[in-house]
Amino acid sequence: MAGRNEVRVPDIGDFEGVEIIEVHVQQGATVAAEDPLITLETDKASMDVPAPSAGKVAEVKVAKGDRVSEGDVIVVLEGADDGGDAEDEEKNSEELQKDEEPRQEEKPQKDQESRQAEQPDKEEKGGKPEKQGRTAYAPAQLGPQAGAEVHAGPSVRKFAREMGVDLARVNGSGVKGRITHDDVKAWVKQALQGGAGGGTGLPAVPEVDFSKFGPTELKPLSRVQRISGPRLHASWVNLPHVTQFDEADITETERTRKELKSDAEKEGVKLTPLAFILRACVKALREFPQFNASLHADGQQLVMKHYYNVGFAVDTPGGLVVPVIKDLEKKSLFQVARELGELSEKARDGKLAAADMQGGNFTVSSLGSIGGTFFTPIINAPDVAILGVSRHKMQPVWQDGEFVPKLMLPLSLSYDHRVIDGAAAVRFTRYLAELLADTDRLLA
Ligand code: CAO
Repeated sequence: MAGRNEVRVPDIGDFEGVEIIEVHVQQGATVAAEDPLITLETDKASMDVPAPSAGKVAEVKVAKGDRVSEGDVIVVLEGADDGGDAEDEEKNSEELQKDEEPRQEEKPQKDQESRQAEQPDKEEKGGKPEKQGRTAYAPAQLGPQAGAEVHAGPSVRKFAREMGVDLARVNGSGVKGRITHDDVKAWVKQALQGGAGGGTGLPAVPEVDFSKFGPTELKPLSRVQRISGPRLHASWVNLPHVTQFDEADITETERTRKELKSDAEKEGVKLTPLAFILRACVKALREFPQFNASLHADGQQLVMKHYYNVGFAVDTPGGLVVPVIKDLEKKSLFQVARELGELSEKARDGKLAAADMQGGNFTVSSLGSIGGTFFTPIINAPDVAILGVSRHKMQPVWQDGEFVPKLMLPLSLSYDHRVIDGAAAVRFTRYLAELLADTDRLLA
């Protein structure tokens, strides 16, 4: 539909007065849907604001260096349509090249607020992320080097990705330490001189030409995988993980859940075991505050958090995302179950906002609805622990001289051994298991 369309700053989380570090379009330029119009930079992330549709730029309302907030008009597009005819139109600069790179650029966080995952794009049949009119901007979390600051524009990031360069390891020579193409090239040169492993100190995995052995094809990773992969890797290599396994007798709690299910349904709520587990986690976090903490960047102190926000992993077509239920201790069981359902649905529909994924202290990854016994989840750094939950199973348990059938829930708690020692971890999982076995205490 042709017309004049004011393009505004979308939801950028809790940020106000964010600096525009690049304006990619001029008056009179033609843009295709999803072409970047401006790049914003907060202290946590840089992000492109894309054109919602194809059209001609009638007016540019902002300039480099301006500060903007959600809702401010950026440009006016004329002849805006659904973008279908504009795919082949000329781009405005090298920065406008459309590929599957995320619109948000990751920067390691300086504080402890941001979470792991970013909103997934829906997948097209060919494995390419579907273009959406609006992108969710989740400030990114830990980069490969905790505490390191990365300032780089989209094209430099793309170049770095193509070269396999981890930007957290590159020194920026630009303004405010911004990393340039030349910095990336210099780093590559240095790494080549330094030998295999790309300067990471880790031995390189051998590259294999699989086509020698049979037919192959290349399928791009999803956007979420490309963002969460380095963060999972960063957590894996930076945090000394240990996983404690335990089992909870949830016979009584499951019975209660089934009794409450129809009441919940009347209120439009699906009551799954996860709501009970989240409730147990909050009680355990209050009892063991070091599990609700993060290691300070100086490595010498703990940041103790006096709020109880818990994330839960959601499996979506685009990959793993972690929405967060806030102030869980203040919510009833049904409220928690309702939020769980709503956030899971938003996650699967690709509609989570940045704020939905921020501010968590602890994560639960439940694979119970799928199966499995135990697993070793990776901590969602800078959290210090994550609880993995697997499928419950009826088992014979020796009790008072006889075997009694009990519904047992497998728990797998991974923890950062720099902060939590083994004894504390067992006390935590035991406490969780005892709570889950005692429905009155759990729901009190
Ligand atoms: N044991 C047995 N059954 C379980 C269970 C468990 N531990 N947990 C859930 N179930 C059952 C539920 O009771 C429900 O059955 P009913 O409809 O008969 O009650 C069914 O499984 C489906 O539950 P659900 O998936 O709708 O809801 P949930 O609250 O259990 O889980 C969510 C929600 C979002 C956590 C889940 O759908 C999901 O995405 N899990 C995957 C998380 C993941 O990928 N983690 C890995 C991260 S590391 O790569």
